[in-house]
Amino acid sequence: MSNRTFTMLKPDAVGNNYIGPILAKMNEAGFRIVAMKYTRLTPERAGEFYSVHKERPFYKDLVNYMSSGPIVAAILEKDNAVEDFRKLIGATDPAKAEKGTIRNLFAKSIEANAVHGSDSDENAAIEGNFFFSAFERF
Ligand code: IDP
Ligand code: MG
Repeated sequence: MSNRTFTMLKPDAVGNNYIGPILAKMNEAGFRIVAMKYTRLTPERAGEFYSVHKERPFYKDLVNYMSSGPIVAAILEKDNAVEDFRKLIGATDPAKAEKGTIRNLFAKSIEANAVHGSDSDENAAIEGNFFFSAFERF
């Protein structure tokens, strides 16, 4: 069990001015920010980030969407971070996300679903390294 996970606030969340409310939910749930940046993915970088999904029918749209505007990338710390954070964000499809979860509160659609959360300790490390150098985490 690792104590870190990786998240992105996706272009819909940033575009709707939900950065503050979403970060507040994360902090209230006990997650501490150890790295953060406001940035934008090129289509190439978005494609690389989601390369595990490249055979899926939604991949091309997802890459276009994730490079359509700015995002906030962050590494978060808490005991049992990966599992607890997936519970906090809720199901991929906001229509199926439990009440009070971040996707239930802030997401628009299964694609524009407000936030990313790593699905394993291994991927949390890979994804954190995709955005941050050792100097940028605390
Ligand atoms: P997750 O973000 O809950 O882990 P994944 O299955 O890993 O969900 O999918 C990655 C992202 O791809 C989702 O967060 C969502 O933005 C998008 N996505 C997943 N399934 C669909 C779909 O059926 N249609 C459109 N976009 C999807
Ligand atoms: Mg996933």
